[in-house]
Amino acid sequence: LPAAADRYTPDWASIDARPLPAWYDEAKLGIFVHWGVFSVPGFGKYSEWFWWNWRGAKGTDEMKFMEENFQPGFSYEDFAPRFHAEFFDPDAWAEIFQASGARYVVFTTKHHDGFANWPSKTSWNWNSVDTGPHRDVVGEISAAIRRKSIHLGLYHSMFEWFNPMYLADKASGYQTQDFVFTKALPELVDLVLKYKPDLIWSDGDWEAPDTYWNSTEFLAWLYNDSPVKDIVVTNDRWGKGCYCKHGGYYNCADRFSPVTPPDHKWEKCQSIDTHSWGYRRNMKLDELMDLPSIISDFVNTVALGGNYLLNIGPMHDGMIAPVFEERLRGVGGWLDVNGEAIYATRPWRVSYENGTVPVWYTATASSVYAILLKWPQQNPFKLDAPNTSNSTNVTLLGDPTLLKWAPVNPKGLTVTLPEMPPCPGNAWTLKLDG
Ligand code: FUL
Repeated sequence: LPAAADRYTPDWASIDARPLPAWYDEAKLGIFVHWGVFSVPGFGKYSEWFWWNWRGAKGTDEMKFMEENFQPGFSYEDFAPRFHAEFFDPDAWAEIFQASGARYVVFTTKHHDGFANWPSKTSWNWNSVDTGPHRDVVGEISAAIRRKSIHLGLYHSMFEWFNPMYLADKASGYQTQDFVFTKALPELVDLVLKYKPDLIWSDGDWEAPDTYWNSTEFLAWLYNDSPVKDIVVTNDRWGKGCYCKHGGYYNCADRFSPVTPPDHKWEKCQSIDTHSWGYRRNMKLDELMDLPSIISDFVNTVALGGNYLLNIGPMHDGMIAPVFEERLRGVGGWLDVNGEAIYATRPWRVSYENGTVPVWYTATASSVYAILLKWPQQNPFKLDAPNTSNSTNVTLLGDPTLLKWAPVNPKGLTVTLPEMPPCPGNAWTLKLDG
């Protein structure tokens, strides 16, 4: 890693040379939370895009839904007072996040509808203290997850679909920057000073170039002079053309799924509800990822050097649907046994082999981990990739018994597995030492 510079200058060469704070790569799992006024209708393709799909597009299900269920004249703003959050218990959320084994949480402070989940002075009457819950949602979540020693990530959408100031800048071909200087940047600075996040997940940038957003100026301030300069991690959504190119780590497209390890730290964000990031009241069970597919996707991501940001959308009343809770606790249960093969690991020489069952590899300085996505039917079980020596020890995580193994020429080994897996679950880890 390059050494940290004394001062960063507001250009990508300098900003991109900043070493990534180590905690982020070690964390591997984050929970993404999409919550806001859009959780009230809780409907449509991408429920967090409800307002746009209702007003900004034509012939959509969202338009039909409003025509059939609401009085004419009912506006998106009218949903805000119904964002009661009467069951919102940030400590209960934090307990679930902790039980998932996640080391960071990324929360939507403001999505593209512009509704601020904190008392933003630049979002008068369109924030969670003036209306809706009448609570500083970001503040309460921040405090609760910190009490569990989980890192705090704040999602922030730069653009707002229908903000007149943004639309005026857009109409000028982004020659004027009134929205940036009076809204987007002051908001980001306010969030940093108030909540001192460990991570900023920028979004809603793609319509305009980074020079419009003044992204490098903001990042230079963040890294040089803000109260979080040593620890904060940022993603790559800082303007058109930045994806997979600039910023702390790469998200690239949503659900980014490379097939070989990229040479830069990256993150895959993925929603349990494969149809939406925000809560949909009309979601069906078969549209949700089940636990085995979550674990397989997570392991695949980590083996290729990525972090996994697993999304849930809480309901407007503050409840996390039991089905999402069950998935998160399931991931945590798996990590209780297999976390050693995940946290603070790095990609290995070989990422994947598909013999009788699919296997992903990870490694630390002293061990190689082979994560089996199915319990093999054939015993002994063969792995092709590892080099072994006489002193190699092979165990299954969750069971200290040394397993019998034999070398295969020129590489690889066959391992005699126990009759039964060491624990119930969806994937099992062979640990090779020495
Ligand atoms: C996208 C947004 O438009 C989606 O609504 C969602 O927040 C996803 C994670 O990022 O850019």
